[in-house]
Amino acid sequence: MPRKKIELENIVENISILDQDGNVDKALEPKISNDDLRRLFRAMTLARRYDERMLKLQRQGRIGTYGPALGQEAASLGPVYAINKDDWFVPSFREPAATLWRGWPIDKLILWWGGNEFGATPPDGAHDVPICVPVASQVQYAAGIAWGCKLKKNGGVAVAFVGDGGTSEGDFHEGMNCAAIFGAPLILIIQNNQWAISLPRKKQTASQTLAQKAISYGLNGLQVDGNDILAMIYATREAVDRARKGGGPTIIEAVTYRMGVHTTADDPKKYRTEDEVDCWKPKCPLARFWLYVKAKGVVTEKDREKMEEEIQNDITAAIERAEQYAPNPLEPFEHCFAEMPLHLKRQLKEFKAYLAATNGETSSADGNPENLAGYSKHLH
Ligand SMILES: Cc1ncc(C[n+]2csc(CCOP(=O)(O)OP(=O)(O)O)c2C)c(N)n1
Ligand SMILES: [Mg+2]
Repeated sequence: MPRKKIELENIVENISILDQDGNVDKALEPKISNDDLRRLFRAMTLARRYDERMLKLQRQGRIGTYGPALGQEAASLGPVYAINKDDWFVPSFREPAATLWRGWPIDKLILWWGGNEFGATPPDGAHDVPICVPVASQVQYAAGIAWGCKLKKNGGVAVAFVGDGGTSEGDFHEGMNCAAIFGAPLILIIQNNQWAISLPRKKQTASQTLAQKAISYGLNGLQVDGNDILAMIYATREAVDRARKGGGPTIIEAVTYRMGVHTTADDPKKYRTEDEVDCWKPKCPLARFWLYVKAKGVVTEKDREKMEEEIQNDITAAIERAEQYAPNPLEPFEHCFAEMPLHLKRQLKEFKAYLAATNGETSSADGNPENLAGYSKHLH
């Protein structure tokens, strides 16, 4: 028998629409109203300024640690712009731009990075999942959520995020394999920021692209300029349309770069060169989007100045609110079991007695664990 080439149904394309000099591929330019362009530009600016302020807060010892998303704002914001509020958003840990767009108050994100459990609770009614740190574990429940949308026939989709490093995890494989088999309406954004802490992309996988992993699962894969918000919106819209029509999941590899540290506990100078970082500076997603909105006349220099001022004020107010939040040291007891087991009840009693003896802060506690929820002070 002769050797034959197997024709694969799926191929991997690469999309870029807005380049770093502001040139636009008119054939692919997505339709976005002027109002939305303004909102998107504001949201990207907010994400950038939030990031800068969080780094400062961490350096001042006012939050525990921080993992900046500098340079990845377009890859994170574009996909969530392309879904509806009722669709599902499943983040990893480097998506503040998307999370803020979905309506999470800035205070909550500050609390999360300050180690406060309340920062992990999505706003009421949100179809969002909390920040996920165990790398790629979110791919599994994103697949489940998307499958649930299909079973419920509610037309919903899920957009989930994972890093380039996450693609080497078993959870990534299991999640995408299941999503493909069940035809789940899942759009998985791989934020390929070229590094998984100190491990470079080329040591992560021998594959030429991360998008091509889609082929092995029998689903659609696309590589996109992740620093180009127009391309991210275009690609996600296409994938969302297909998913809603029963066309199954898509993997979108957003090619981007982690401009900053992995987290504040990391020093990238130990494993990558300044030259490499410098190469990515002209590709900045915010600078590029600014060229676009300015050329269109939807945001003027003056608008931008005003926006910047409002954003800084909003962040300052959020920091103040977050710092006024009085954490309830008894809260962890609430979250472990639906019904508190005896040994925890005993520990709780002991802990309350200890707190009362040391600073008297729990003098109002009545010792009844059922009443605990009553004294959680929640920010809204
Ligand atoms: C299961 C698991 N293993 C290890 C870690 C420690 N860790 C946190 S982030 C990270 C690297 C992730 O790289 P990537 O997926 O590329 O995401 P990025 O940090 O670049 O956004 C590792 C190994 C973890 N959080 N979870
Ligand atoms: Mg990475």
